[in-house]
Amino acid sequence: MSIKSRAAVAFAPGKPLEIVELDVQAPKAGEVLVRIIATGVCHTDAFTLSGDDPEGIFPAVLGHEGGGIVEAVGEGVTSVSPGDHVIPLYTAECRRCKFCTSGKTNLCQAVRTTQGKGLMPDGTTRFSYQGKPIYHYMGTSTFSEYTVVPEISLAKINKEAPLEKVCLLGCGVTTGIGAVLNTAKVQAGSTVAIFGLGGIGLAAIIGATMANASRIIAIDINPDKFAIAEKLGATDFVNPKDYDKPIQEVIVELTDGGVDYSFECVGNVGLMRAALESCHKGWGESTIIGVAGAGQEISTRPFQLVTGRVWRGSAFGGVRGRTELPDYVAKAQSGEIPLDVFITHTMPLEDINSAFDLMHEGKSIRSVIHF
Ligand code: NAD
Ligand code: AHE
Ligand code: ZN
Repeated sequence: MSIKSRAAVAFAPGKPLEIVELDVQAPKAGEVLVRIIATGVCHTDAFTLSGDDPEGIFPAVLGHEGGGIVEAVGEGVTSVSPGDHVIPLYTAECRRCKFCTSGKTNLCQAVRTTQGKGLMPDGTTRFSYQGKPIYHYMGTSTFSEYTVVPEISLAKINKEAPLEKVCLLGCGVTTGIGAVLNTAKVQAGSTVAIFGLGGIGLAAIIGATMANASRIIAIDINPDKFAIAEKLGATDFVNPKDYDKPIQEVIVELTDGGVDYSFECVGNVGLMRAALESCHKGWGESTIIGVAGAGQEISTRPFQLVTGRVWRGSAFGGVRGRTELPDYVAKAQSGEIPLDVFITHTMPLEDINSAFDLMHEGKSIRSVIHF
C-alpha cells in the first residue's frame, strides 16, 4: 500500500528541484511515516544539489532540517506513536552501537551505511515516481510532504513547540550551538572567532554567548550579516575584504596572539586554514563545521599543531539527537535559543527553488518551507 505525497525532487545535479507527486510506501519494521509540517533549507542541501557531495545520489528527495507529525509506525516501533511531534535526525541515535555506547561521539553508525547510499536500512527506497525508485537523503528527506525514516532517526519533542520554527533545530541551529558547547567546550571568558555568518555561524555565536565567551569576533565577506551577528552577541566584526593581508594575521593582531577558539562555518578549505592559524599558540582550538566538496583537502604547516594549536571537526554539533534535542526545543520555547532571528523567509513548497536562490545571493539566513 502507498500514499501520494507532494515533494521537491532533485532529479539531477545542478538542476532546479521539481515539484511532483510521489508514491510513498508504508513504513516497514522499525520505520516511521512522518507528515512533514515545515523544513528549513541548509547550505548542505545546496552543496549536495550542486554535485559536489561525494555521497550525492540522484534522483533524490533532499532536505534534512524538518519538523513533522508521526502518521504511522511500522512493526516493532515503540518509541513514537501516531500524533507525536518529531524532528528527523540525520545523525541517528540507536543507543546500542559501538559509537553510541562509547560515550565519545554522537556519530551513531547503526544506519549510516545505507543512509549514505540513499536507502532505508533494508536496502530499498520508500519513494517512487512513475514506478521508478527515488532515493532518500541523509536519512531524512524532508522536502516531501510525507517521508519514511528509521525509528532511531527521530527525536520526539514537545507538542506545544511550533514545528515551523523548531524544525531549524534539525540541523543549523543545533549544529552551531553544539559545536561550541559539546565539541569545543568553550570556557567562560574565552575569545572566539566565527568564520561565516550563515545559519551555522550565527548559531555558533549563540553558543559562544551561552558559554560566556568574553569576545566573539564575527567574520564574513558579506557585511549585511553583521547586524544579526551583533543582535546575537558578537562583539567584533571583520570583513576580510577590508584588508590586504591574510585574515589570520588580522585576527592574531586584534587578539594579542590569537583566539582561544575558532569555528569555520563556510566549507572553504582556505578559510579552514585561516581559522586554525587565527588560534593562539600553545592552546588555541579550531573546529571545522563547514562541508567541503569532493577532492578538496585542508593543509597547514605542521608547526601550527606542533606549537599547540588543535584542529577538530563537528557533525550536528556533537549532539545526540533523541536524548538532547528535547532540551534544545525547551530552550527555544523559553527564548534562550531565539529561532525567529534565523527565519528571514517563509514560502510554500512550490517556491522552494527561490530558497536556494536567496541563499546563494546572500539574502537569507534560513528559508522555511511550509507544506
Ligand atoms: P550559509 O550559506 O547560510 O552561510 C555561509 C556564510 O559564509 C555566508 O554568510 C557567506 O557570506 C559566508 N562566507 C562565504 N565565503 C566566506 C569567506 N571566504 N569568508 C568569510 N565568510 C564567508 O551556510 P550555512 O547553512 O550556515 O552552512 C555553512 C556551512 O556549514 C556549509 O558548508 C554547510 O554545508 C555546513 N554545515 C555543516 C554541518 C555539520 O554538521 N558539520 C551542519 C550544517 C551545515
Ligand atoms: N557527504 C559528505 C559530507 C557531508 C557532511 O559532512 N555532512 C555533515 C552534516 S552537514 C549537515 O548540514 C555530517 O554530519 N557528517 C557526518 C556524517 O556521518 O555524514 C561527504 O563528504 O561524503
Ligand atoms: Zn544542514
